[in-house]
Amino acid sequence: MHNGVSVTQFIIEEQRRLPGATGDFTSLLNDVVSACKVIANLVNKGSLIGVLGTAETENIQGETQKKLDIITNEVFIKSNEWAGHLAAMASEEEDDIYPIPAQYPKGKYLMSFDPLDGSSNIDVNISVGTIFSITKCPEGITEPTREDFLIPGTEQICAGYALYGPSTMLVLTTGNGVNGFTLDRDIGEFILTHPNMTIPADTREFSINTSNQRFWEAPVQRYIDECLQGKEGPRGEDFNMRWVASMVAEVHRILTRGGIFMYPKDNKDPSKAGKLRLMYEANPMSMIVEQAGGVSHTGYERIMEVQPNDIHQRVPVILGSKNEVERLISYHKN
Ligand code: P6P
Repeated sequence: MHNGVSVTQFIIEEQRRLPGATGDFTSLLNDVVSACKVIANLVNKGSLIGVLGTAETENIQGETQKKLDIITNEVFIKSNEWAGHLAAMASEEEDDIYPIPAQYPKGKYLMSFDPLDGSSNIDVNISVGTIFSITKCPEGITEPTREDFLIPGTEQICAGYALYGPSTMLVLTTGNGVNGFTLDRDIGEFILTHPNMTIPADTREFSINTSNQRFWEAPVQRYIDECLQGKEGPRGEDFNMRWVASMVAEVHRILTRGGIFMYPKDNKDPSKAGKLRLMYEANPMSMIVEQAGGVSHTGYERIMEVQPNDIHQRVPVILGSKNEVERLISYHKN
């Protein structure tokens, strides 16, 4: 059951807590929410409106784009470019940053986003999501460059995701805890259903793509091996495993019941520091996880303290239940 608080009302009540808030940020968030509603409808209709399948194009990541990757990227940009809250955007699906077109006013925020994370799942009807991260545009900058986006995750003012699953949910943090909203399609509103989400400190459930096992570094090999030994091994407990190949779905499960998610650096492609992207996957998810009492780390440093060197930079990701992540971090130190 819910007490009927919509995300719009929640954001406005949050804004009242911020001295000197002008409503600019609240209006930006509402534009983001509108984009997620449009994407939820497109994802839900799927084959009925011919949006599934590949677009036969590649993005900057060298990944084959799904039609919905391109469509949802357009939706996010069109929904957020006109209102005068943003100075520029960065997207997984855009090679370079997206400056706000000259015909629109520019604002004081920057937004990085992955319009459809986990899109390899879309054709097989498995949950996918949208991830976004909002930072302040550096003081005095009205025409931000790619370099102006290179702000550590600790300076994010908002992070969130939409999860297009059995329910469509929106999970948000503005630095005051994590709150979850469920889309009521009958009224077209996200309703507060999961106030103050927190991650249990302990877990017996890990998430990793084990097909990469032979490429992992020693600390991850050791950690997973101990989990697989179960009760007879050094952990003295049996573990469960989940791998959805949709980061949004994994993070949401962890926010709901705990867990540890890993996409570690592997030497399958030594030129890559990991698979997941810092600016629009790892950083926003790290803000959410930390605000929910979890830990988010590369194994060597706190993800939100990584100094970005490019908008498409990749990092190793280990996040989730505090005590499990800290155990794996300790293995990296030994
Ligand atoms: P793999 C989706 O493409 C993604 O970026 C994350 O959402 C997900 O956790 C990961 O990649 C899945 O990677 O190698 O298992 O397909």
